[in-house]
Amino acid sequence: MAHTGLEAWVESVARETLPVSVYWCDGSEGESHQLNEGLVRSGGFIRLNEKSLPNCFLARSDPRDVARVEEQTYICSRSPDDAGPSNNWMAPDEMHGRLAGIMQGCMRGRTMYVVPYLMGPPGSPLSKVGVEITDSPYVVANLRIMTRMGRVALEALGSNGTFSRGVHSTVTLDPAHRHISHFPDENLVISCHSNYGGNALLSKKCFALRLASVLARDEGWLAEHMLILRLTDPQGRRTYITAAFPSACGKTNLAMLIPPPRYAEAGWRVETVGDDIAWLKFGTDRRLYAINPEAGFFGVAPGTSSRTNPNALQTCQSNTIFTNVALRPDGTVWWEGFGGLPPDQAIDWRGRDWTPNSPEPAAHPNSRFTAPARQCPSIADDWERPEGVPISAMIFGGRRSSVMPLVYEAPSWQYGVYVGAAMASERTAAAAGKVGELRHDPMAMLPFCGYHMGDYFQHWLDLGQRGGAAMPRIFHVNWFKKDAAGKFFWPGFGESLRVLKWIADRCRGGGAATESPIGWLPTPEALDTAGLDLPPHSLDALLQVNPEEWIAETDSRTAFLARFGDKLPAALLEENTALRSRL
Ligand code: GTP
Ligand code: SPV
Ligand code: MN
Repeated sequence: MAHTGLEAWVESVARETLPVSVYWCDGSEGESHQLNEGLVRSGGFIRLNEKSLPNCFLARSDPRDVARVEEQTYICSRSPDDAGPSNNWMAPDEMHGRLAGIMQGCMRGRTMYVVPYLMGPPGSPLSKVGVEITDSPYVVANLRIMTRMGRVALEALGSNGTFSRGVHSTVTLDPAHRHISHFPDENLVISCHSNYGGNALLSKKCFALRLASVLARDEGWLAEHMLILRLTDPQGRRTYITAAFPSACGKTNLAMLIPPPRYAEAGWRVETVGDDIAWLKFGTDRRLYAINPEAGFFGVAPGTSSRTNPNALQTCQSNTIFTNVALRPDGTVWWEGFGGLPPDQAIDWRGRDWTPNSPEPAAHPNSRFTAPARQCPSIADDWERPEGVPISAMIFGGRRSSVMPLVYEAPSWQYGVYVGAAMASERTAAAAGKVGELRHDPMAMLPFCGYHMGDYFQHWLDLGQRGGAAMPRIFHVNWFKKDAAGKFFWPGFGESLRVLKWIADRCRGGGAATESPIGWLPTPEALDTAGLDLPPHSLDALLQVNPEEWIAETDSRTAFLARFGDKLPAALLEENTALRSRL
C-alpha cells in the first residue's frame, strides 16, 4: 500500500529540484550491481582487484570535501535557546529561504534517488524509518551498506507510518555554499554542496544522532555516539558495554578488539554490536537496552592494520567502498598505518603519482571504508536482537596526551554524567579544523547533539532518576597519554582488554580499586600487566592523578560549563566544585 504522505513529499521535492528522472530504491542485489556499474562508467568508482577485493570500489572525493564541516552545520529549531550555544542556529524560515535559492533546479540533468531506509533491526520497537532523497549515486551505494535500505524500510513504514526526511544534493560541491541544516521540529535535514559521509549520508549523524537526540529527549531515551560491545569471560558470563569517544578516537577499534593470546586462550572474547551509534531505551526491568541503528561501518582507514584491527581489515575484503585511500598498481588499496613496507609506487587519494618519498600522505587522514557489519568476523550473534542488549557499563574517553589516567570509575550516576559532560579531547581529522587542539566534547556529542546541551545533561540526570540502581556504571578511559618523548604509555588496541576486564569485574562487585579525588582507580595489582613489557614507572604514570594538573582541569571545566548558562544543571557545577576542593 502506498504511503500518500511520502509520495506527496517526493513529488514536491522533484518539482523544486527538477531532476530528469526519479528512481525509487528497492535495496536489491541487482539494483546495487547496476548502480555500481554506473558509477564505474561515470568515473565515480574505480573497480578494485576482483580476485583479492571482490565487489570493492575506490572513490575519490573532491579534495575540498573530505570531512564533516561543523561551521556549516546548523540546528534550525524555533528558538536559538533550543539549539544552545554549542550549535550554529538560524531561524527555520530564514534557512528555508536561503536553501530555496540553492535547491531550486539543483538536480537538473540528474537522477533523483529516493532511498527509504530502516534504522535498527527489523521488528525492533526501537527502530525508525528515514527516507533520503539524493542526486548522488555514491550516497545511494553507501546507504545500501550503512542501512537496511529499500523494500524492508517501506514495509516497516506501511501506509501511514512516520519517517524522518532528508534531502541531499551535491549541487556543485562549492565549499562556500555548503549547508548541513537540521529542522528538528519538522524531522527534516537538508544538505547541499557536500558528498562526504557525515554530511551526506543523512541516516548517520544527521538523523541517528542530531534529530534522534531530540526525539529521544521527548520520548525518554538516548541517541548516543557510542560503540556497543559484548565481553565474554572464561566462565561464559557476558557484559555489554557502550563507549563514547569523539570521532577518530578508537570506537571502531575497541568494538572489534581481539584479546591478547593469553586472554584468548583463557576464553575471553569481545564481540561487536555496533561501532559508532547506540540508541538506548529502558526495558521493563528498568535496565538500559541498546541497539545499533546501523547496518554497516564507515570506518577510519589510516592506522587500520592486521596488527591493530584485523577484524576491520577482514570486514572490508569484499562488498566495500573505499573513499580517499591510495591505489596500488595491482588494484588493491593502501593507507598510512597499513602495516608492512609502503608500496614503491601508488596513486594517492587525489589521483596523483605517489612514492614513499612524496611529501604528503598517500591516503587522506580521514579516508574511510564503508563495509557491511555482517561481514565482520567479530559481529555478535545478537547484534540484531530486536529488544537490544542490556548495558552494564558506559565508558567515556578521548585523546588526552596528559592529565587523564588510563581508567577510573565514577562512584555515582550523577558524578558519571559530570565526567561525560566534562570530557575533552584533542581534535582529529574527522572534522575540518586544527588537528591536535584540545577541546571540550561532552559525551563525544558536541557536534551531534540536536538541542541545548544544558537540557541534554538534565535529560541524562533524569534518566538516572528513572533507572536508579539498574543504571549502568560509568567509567572514563584514556589510551592516549604520552611520555616526555611523545610516545604513548599504553599499547592500546587488543591490550585494552585488560582495562575492559577490570570494568567488567567492577560491574560484578569485584575489581580492587582505590579511592581518589577523581573517582575509583584500579589498584596496580587489579590491572593485569603480565606480558606487557611496559617500561618502568609507566603504570604509575598511567594511573597517576596530579592535583595541580587536575585543578587546572577543573578550572577549564568551570569556564566551559559556564557557556550553558541557566540551563546547566546545578548538580554538575556542584560536582565540579566538590572535585576541586577534594583536590
Ligand atoms: P569515527 O568513525 O570517526 O567515529 O572514529 P572511531 O572513534 O571509530 O575511531 P577508530 O577506531 O577508527 O580510530 C581512529 C584512529 O585511532 C585510528 O587511526 C586508530 O588506529 C587509532 N586508535 C584506535 N585505538 C587506538 C589505541 O588504543 N591506541 C592508539 N595509540 N591509537 C588508537
Ligand atoms: C565521525 O566523524 O564521527 C564519523 C564519520 O563517524 S562521519 O559519518 O562522517 O561523521
Ligand atoms: Mn563517529
